[in-house]
Amino acid sequence: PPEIRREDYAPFPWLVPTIRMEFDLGLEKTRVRTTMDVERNPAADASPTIRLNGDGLQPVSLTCDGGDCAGHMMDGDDLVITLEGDRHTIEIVTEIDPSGNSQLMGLYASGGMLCTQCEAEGFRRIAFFPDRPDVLSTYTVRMSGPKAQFPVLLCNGNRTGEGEGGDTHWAEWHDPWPKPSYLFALVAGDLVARTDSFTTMGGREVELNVWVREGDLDRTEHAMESLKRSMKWDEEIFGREYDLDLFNIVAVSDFNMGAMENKGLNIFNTKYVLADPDTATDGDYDGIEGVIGHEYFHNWSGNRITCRDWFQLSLKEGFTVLRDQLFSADMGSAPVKRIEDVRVLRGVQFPEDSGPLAHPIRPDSYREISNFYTSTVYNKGAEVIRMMRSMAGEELFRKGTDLYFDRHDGEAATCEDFVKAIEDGTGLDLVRFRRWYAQAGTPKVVLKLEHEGETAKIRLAQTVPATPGQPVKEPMPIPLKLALFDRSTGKHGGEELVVLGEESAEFAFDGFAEKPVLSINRTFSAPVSIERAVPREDLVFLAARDDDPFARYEAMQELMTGYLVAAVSGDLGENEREAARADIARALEAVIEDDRLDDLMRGELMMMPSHSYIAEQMLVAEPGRIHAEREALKADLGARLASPFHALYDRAAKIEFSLGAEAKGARKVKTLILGYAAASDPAKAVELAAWQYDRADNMTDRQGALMVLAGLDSVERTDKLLDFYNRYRGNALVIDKWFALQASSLHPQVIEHVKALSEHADFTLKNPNRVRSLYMAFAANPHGFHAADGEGYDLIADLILELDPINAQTAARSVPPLGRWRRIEPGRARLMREALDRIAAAPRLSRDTFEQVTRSLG
Ligand code: HT7
Ligand code: ZN
Repeated sequence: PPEIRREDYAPFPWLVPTIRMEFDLGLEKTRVRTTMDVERNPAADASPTIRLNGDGLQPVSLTCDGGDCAGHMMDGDDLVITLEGDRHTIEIVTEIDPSGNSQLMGLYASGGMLCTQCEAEGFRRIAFFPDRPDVLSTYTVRMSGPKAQFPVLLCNGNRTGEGEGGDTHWAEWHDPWPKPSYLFALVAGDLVARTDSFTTMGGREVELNVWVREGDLDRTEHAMESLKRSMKWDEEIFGREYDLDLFNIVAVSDFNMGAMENKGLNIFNTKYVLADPDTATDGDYDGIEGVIGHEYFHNWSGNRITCRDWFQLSLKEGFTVLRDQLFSADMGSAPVKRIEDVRVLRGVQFPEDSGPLAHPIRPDSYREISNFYTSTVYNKGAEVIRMMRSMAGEELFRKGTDLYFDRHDGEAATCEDFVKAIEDGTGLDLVRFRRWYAQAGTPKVVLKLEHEGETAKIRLAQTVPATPGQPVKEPMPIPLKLALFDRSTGKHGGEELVVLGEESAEFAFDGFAEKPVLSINRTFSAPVSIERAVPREDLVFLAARDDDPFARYEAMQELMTGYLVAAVSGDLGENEREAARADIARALEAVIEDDRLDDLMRGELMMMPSHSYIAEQMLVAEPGRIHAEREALKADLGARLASPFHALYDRAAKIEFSLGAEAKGARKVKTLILGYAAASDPAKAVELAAWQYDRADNMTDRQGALMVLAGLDSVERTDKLLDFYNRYRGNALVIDKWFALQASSLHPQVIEHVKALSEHADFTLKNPNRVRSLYMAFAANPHGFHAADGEGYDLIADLILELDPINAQTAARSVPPLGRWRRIEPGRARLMREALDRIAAAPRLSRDTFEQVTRSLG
């Protein structure tokens, strides 16, 4: 497949101001009549032809201005038509089979209903069209189909007509806002809605619907409340008002991603809509609020202002992730949200940035755009904009975003347009900052703290590592929030923001009779890794006293990570091990006993660094040793702190269920304590987990207990897994959890369990949620995935090969774990490569998987 390059962008030679589509809907056969008015684009080079993208389509009929076209031909999947004049009307009929569409792109059938997914290039599987984000059209859509099968007919915009005749009925929809084809959507099915309304700040009354299958209606309240909160928040914080009279959300169970922001008709994975306390965890509730917010916020950052081309994806995704992060922070605990976001960044994006798939947030080339819906584009993209916000301050940043929305409303814009608007609106000089868009790799900042007389000096030096295709990098402005603590008073004289704008710099601070304790990169103000030799006692100090909750968390993480990296590398003697473990235990005990902390935050401070984060600190990782040392530390802490853990568990267990922060925090610490107990005293852990499971009145407690049990051989394990399955049989989202918790377990036979589960009657490769719950959970489980004999790698390679023809996007998303081979010890690295080679050698690989595998092999 050809490589598409950012620098080759050229505007499309034709405009398509209006399009009319008529759908004659059927599960096996849907007929689509597309009528488009096209006119020459004065801003583009003239062309004698118009290229209409298609994917697996054949024109059933084709007319130009009501008659024969001057000429037309198929070029691969595309239809190329010769056009002589400046304006024409083209009408094309296509036929598709939604029930045969297992890729879940374009128009497909899911559980008897029809729905669409057009981003990024799915529209071309429905109709011939210039399927690129810079061609904006006003859509009118008529849908007709059997009334009994599809009682509900939905599309973008507002419904302008409906009618019926015999067994069929029809609806006509009009979307007044010009949009690119990737935002087109329709849904037809037997659905019911939770209906509500929202009055916008301008007084517009908007009808809100959350559409689901009949039995799911009572699990939609949280989604609806999240939507209303999102609408209000976007008005208050970004000044953005909704612009249609109707906002529909539809939940579907077969979906490649989380959700999709189609104009006025968001389509969601059921996972991000359905919740009640019996079936959804606290994490699920938070996820729903975040994703509902994310898709809603796209109405401005993505829909009103869209992307000029797919290289600009971070323009909408990075910005919208930042907006959803700020929203969730405002709705709950801001520090905990920040910590969670950083954990995702470090656990997923940092490894991506240091591996073969590293790319800038604005990539330079791709073969398959679906492969670039990455943590880099989304999460690092959000961090880059967050840095601008930190440097400008909230008020000026708002001026910048207001200017962006005003200046580019109705356009297909670029990342450069965004940065320029922020620059003009805030007065910041972002000339060098633009490098964050162009350069991949996580910058490393080496820090030295010196003290002389009354002055503390901080020396900073940055390097941006080489990444594929980018051997040499230039320094990037790195905004670092810091505070210097007086050791004896435990106070600091105010937080400062320093910007490391060059390769290296020095910052001096006066008034310190004694060497201060440095708290750096507070709130994680820059997405970098900091390398410094910091005394353990300083980390213990910060873990107990830092007034920035993120920095406190960071100190705990650094304490544990520092120890684990040294232990795995064999750098510690027995005495040093003992001293370090004792310090960590002391810091953790202080956390457990600090009554100024709420349990949500306490839980964060109690969490051990993840396997992948520890591995990321090492040039070449030994997964077996990391796992062993991490479990050993967990066991040691569990044993040393058995009594405070016990007291904390007892206190938390007395708090009754509610969705409020206090009860949520209690649930979090309870399950964390079970995890420590599982490592230090498995028999006790089984007993306690079984008790928690039995008395649970909510999914968070029940799933937490079962997760711990799933890793420990016992009768209770078998009993409770069976009980869980029987209790929730038929509830797909909960059965996904049942698969996932077994695939992520620390059980010695996890590979056998995964193999057996892949044969389970409830397992199917056709449903991406199910695939993710078994295989992606397994690939993220280092204990199973990195089995020394390579069986885990083979399992994932086999999955990719079997899944690729069914759902290429989901198959391709399973490749990155195998691509980490360069950073793994040689024995396993060879086995990982062999697994990749085996996939690469397969005939007829999809473009998606081919690109990921060849890049991973490097
Ligand atoms: N903008 C949406 C992206 C998306 C997607 C991309 C490729 C294949 C399937 C997809 N479903 C949704 C989701 C979002 O970021 O809001
Ligand atoms: Zn998005």
